[in-house]
Amino acid sequence: MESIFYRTNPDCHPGPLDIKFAYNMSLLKIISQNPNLQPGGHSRPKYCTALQKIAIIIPFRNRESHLRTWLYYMHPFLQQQQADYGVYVVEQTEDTLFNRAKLMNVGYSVAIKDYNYTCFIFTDVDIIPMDGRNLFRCSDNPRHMANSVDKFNFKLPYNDIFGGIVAFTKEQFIKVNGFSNVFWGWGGEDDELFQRVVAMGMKVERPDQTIARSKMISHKRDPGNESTGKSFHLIKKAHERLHKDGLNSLIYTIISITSHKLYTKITVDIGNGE
Ligand code: UDH
Repeated sequence: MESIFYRTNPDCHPGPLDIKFAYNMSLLKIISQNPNLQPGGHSRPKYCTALQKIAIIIPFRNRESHLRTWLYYMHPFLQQQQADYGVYVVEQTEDTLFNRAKLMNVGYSVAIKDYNYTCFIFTDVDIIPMDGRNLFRCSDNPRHMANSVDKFNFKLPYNDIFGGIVAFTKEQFIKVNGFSNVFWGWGGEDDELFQRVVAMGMKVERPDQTIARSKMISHKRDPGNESTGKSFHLIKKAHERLHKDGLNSLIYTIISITSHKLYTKITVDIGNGE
């Protein structure tokens, strides 16, 4: 079976991976390359019991080719890491401003009812790790795993950055009351999440920057994800909203939950912020 690991390392040891984006791969090809997946994009190691049960949550709208790329690289990546995991693609329906953070909260709320997950990894659809040693796992503190991205020259653009890929245990995510629901359009929700982590007495852990090297698919700002310019003011009041805006105030309507071979698709109406 061809996989990113066989292609780059015949002994299948984890290490640097050869990530080359190609947007024309078919879902059928990806399915045929992952014969051990269970419906809904679930997998668990065959010969051992994983210590963590991991839900991967992806916010989504109109990024089909990016999703195919993510699935192509990430299923082999996660299986090679012996992960017990399921993939949840949370699609915002309506033609209103995108709300990445609220979709993450919905993904958590649906996944937690699906399986006894202990770890939640919230990832953008367009970031692919470049090293098999970058373990997709939770830790004693929330983790920021996109701390070495090619777009930012493999450096942190600023210290409090907490976007791209983050990992929380169930307890950690409940402790911060999830993401804020009030960030419509681009930006700010990840910075506010950082504030929540610190306010609740935790710190952000990051993997070694060499191992965490990741590639981001370059793209233009999506229509419907414009910046409203309100983020800065919202973040200034992050502490005031922490306990009343988040998982405990989440309102949404599920349109459908569909079990695909490579992922579970949650289509949701999250309103329009009014
Ligand atoms: N997304 C969609 N459809 C959209 C908009 C966003 O699926 O129309 C999802 C997708 O998973 C994407 C994620 O939301 O990867 C984030 O949106 P983005 O790709 O526009 O964000 P951006 O590339 O993020 O700008 C770069 C890192 C931000 C640095 C931290 C700033 N605080």
